[in-house]
Amino acid sequence: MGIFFSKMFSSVFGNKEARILVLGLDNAGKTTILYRLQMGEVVSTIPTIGFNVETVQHNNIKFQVWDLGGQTSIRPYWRCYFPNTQAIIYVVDSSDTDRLVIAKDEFHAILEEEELRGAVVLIYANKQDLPGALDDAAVTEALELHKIKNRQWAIFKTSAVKGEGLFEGLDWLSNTLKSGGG
Ligand SMILES: Nc1nc2c(ncn2[C@@H]2O[C@H](COP(=O)(O)OP(=O)(O)O)[C@@H](O)[C@H]2O)c(=O)[nH]1
Ligand SMILES: [Mg+2]
Repeated sequence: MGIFFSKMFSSVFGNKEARILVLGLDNAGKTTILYRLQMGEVVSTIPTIGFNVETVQHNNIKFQVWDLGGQTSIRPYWRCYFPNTQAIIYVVDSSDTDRLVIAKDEFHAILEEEELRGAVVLIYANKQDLPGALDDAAVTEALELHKIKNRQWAIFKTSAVKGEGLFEGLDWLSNTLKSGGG
């Protein structure tokens, strides 16, 4: 994947520093995806304020991952990670129907952040291998994706454990960023 990834994204950002945030509720599959993509060494840090951020640096592109939901007191500190964010990859556990409303609320709150206004959004409807997982159309509805305005987005069905759908999503992302989307 390392080489595949380099080819796909090298022409997108040039030498510009870029950030891609991978967000979602805990247990959505974010960390699994990060390792699946094998872009490089995953470095886990806990800033003093107390939320865990996983970082993978691939050339000039920084992928940063943390869990949404929970403690509201730490949220203002998330903003340290917002500047220069070109894309958000939002990961949903499609089988966790009980928490889809929370996933939706967290998602729309993130989209309202001023510094993330220009970011393209890729949604992974993850855990498609599990029985009872909602498909992409049902996740689209549950997340109220039709409410997204002035921003390019796409949803892909994925199974991080099987490695399905991840590259298709990234392919869309790189093409969209290449054509100046956002
Ligand atoms: N069946 C299934 N399990 C998954 C998938 N992706 C992640 N998991 C499992 O879900 C749990 C949480 O995954 P993790 O990557 O730690 O979620 P995170 O909290 O979002 O980082 C782990 O036990 C993973 O093995 C998937 O596509 N299918
Ligand atoms: Mg994790």
